[in-house]
Amino acid sequence: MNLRGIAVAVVVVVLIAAIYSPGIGLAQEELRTVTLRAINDPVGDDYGPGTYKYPTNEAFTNGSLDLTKFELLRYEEGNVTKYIGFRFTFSSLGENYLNTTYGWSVQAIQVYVTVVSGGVGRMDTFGLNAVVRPVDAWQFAVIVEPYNATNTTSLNPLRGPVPPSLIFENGTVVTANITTVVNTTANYIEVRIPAQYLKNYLSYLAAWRFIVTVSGYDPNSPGGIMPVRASTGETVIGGAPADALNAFVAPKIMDLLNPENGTQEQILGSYFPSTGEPAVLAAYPAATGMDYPKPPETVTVTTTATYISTTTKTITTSTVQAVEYFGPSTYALAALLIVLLGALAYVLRKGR
Ligand SMILES: [Ca+2]
Repeated sequence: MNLRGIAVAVVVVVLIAAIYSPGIGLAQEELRTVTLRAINDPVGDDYGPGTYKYPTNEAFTNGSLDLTKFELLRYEEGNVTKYIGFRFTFSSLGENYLNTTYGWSVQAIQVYVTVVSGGVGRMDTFGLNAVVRPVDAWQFAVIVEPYNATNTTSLNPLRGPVPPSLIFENGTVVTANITTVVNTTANYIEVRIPAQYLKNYLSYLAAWRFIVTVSGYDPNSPGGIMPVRASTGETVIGGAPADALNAFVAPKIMDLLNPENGTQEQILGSYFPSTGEPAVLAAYPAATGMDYPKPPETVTVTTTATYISTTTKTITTSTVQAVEYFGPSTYALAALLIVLLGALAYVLRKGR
């Protein structure tokens, strides 16, 4: 090979290396962020069904359990979706008093995603003391807790805290390559999930519906979810109604995603102490044609109205039936009377 040939060969090799080497930058693009959904939540509704109070631990600063916005993000490289992001913005982030490597300590966030409305899915939650209604049965859940797990082979989100996880309806728990980001200026926590895990669901992205819950994080409680009682404590949320506590149905949720004022209170108060049925959570956006679950008082009024209406119908029907039933008997009675009168007249005439 002459010098010219060597020069051409070197140029070709350098070009190929440039194209395929991410370090040189010809092939790799920056990840592009697309906001697929942004849902605001009311400010100042960090009180569960309406009465809950913050724990006395000062790391739980005012508004640190107050979700103000939820965003669904897509990270793209070229035309390829690399990650799906779930971003949670709060009024404040609180203090990282446990010094977790994640950068936060006070929030335990759960997301239940309905990909197929009314389809096959799960209606349980991970330690929230609440259930999900059938039309919102979930296909996968995302748990966002700042737990520094060393053993991730036997994770059980119902027993102890878990690191940021993706949980499928069949119970499979995935933690590998799921990352979190904390932004202390914009007050958000974000979890990024490799899109390959969700590849079966990505074509339905526009139809996904969400239950997003915010609870206090407590590494020593089942599921990492802070308990809820009548009085506050260092790591205890207070202010739960006595009837709910006595029936073990007080939901362990401080804030629930729903942009409509008053709906969170309605949904989180939809438990029945008399029967021990827990609150029924509903996804947002709402399922078409469905009202949100309501507390028992409203249901009682509806039941009474139905009862009166049914009674009125019964009376009307009975009256009609009575006329029809006794009609022939009236004629029979009249005929019997005529026969008796005839017989009496015959006896009287004969006796004369
Ligand atoms: Ca809120």
